[in-house]
Amino acid sequence: MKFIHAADLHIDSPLLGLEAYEGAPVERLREATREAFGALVSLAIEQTVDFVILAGDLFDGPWKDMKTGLWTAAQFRRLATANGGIPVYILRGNHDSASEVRKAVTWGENVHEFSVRHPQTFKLKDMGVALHGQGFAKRDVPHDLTDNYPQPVEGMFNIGVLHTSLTGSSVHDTYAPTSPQKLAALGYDYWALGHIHRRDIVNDSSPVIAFSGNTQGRHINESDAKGCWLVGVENGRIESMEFRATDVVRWRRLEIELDENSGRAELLDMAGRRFHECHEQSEGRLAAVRLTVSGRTQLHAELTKHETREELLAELRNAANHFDGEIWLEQIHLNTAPPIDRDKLKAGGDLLGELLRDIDRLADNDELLAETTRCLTPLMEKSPTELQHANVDPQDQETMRRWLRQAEGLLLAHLADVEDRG
Ligand SMILES: [Mn+2]
Repeated sequence: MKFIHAADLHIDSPLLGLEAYEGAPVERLREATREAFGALVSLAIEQTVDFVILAGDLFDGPWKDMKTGLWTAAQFRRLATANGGIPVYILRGNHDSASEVRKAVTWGENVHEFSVRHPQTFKLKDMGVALHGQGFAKRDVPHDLTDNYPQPVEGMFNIGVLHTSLTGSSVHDTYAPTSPQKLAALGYDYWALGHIHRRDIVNDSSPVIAFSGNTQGRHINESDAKGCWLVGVENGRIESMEFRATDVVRWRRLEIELDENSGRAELLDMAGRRFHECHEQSEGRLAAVRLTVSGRTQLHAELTKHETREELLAELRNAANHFDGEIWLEQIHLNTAPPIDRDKLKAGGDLLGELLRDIDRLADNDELLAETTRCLTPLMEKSPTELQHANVDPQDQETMRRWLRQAEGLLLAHLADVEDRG
């Protein structure tokens, strides 16, 4: 037996502020939550699953018009006509609670919705499966819905379906708070949870407690692959649990760290390579990319000038456009800093200048260095074998000089950052 556990489809979730972006693929992004559900249905049919569970927030909120319902009904119908009919078990979450989504179309007979008034059990007798669940009546459910969930049905594979934040106290948490301990105590075999958009296996056996995450990321904070769990059960035991991607747009954060000598050509070259990698990993999906460029670099001076900055931003966009509209640069963050001018800092009358002068004095004077090495005597006495094994001899002046320079690099990076911000 195989089933799909998905949640948080947020169909027709509005994409706020996208119109403000020049060249944003608004249409593709707007359709993404629907297309991801379409991909989920296709997966269910291809995999000939026995049933599909949608653990809440199928819809993002009140339907703008009836098209949302009609489109969804058509997807349910694809399941109804495939492989002799694939049943779907849906549960209302906070976004599509009974009080939020009031408009309705009649779903087909393969669609079963859990009651929002009390826990309800659906039994699939020929498969030996019992599904227990209760949906959200209102947007806020401050109490633990599982208080009233029934005992497991003996001799059946029991699945609990719940939309929940899982942790939290009822004082602050209005998303049917409960705990993994509480769920485990009910003695079911699998908990199909919804609400948290990041997929997670909270407990990996007896029972498995899992969030599937959402089926489609909607902004940069919902990055990387999104989809559902494909669960295989044999003889009442979970034999496999695979993540399957359903997203059609993939949000990605790409970071480029420039070094002191990197210039414009190096940046564009690195960006091109990162875009290429990202394109390969997206496997035909649109990649919505936030690029962050950082590092202490000579390029920083150019980037502070409006004109050259604008030109470079355009070049980066141009590099992304090489991929036939499959990469869209959502935002570019230029977080570079000027390279450190050591001589200038050393000449300074501040703490940093004093520190650098001290380090140079120490490094240039064998006697002073030997004196400093004596500070390490306790370390040498405590860990002689370890130091020997690591092939480290603090008595060796070259080793000390190397450590001194490393320490300088670390201190300089931190202190110069503080200065830049100040
Ligand atoms: Mn939710």
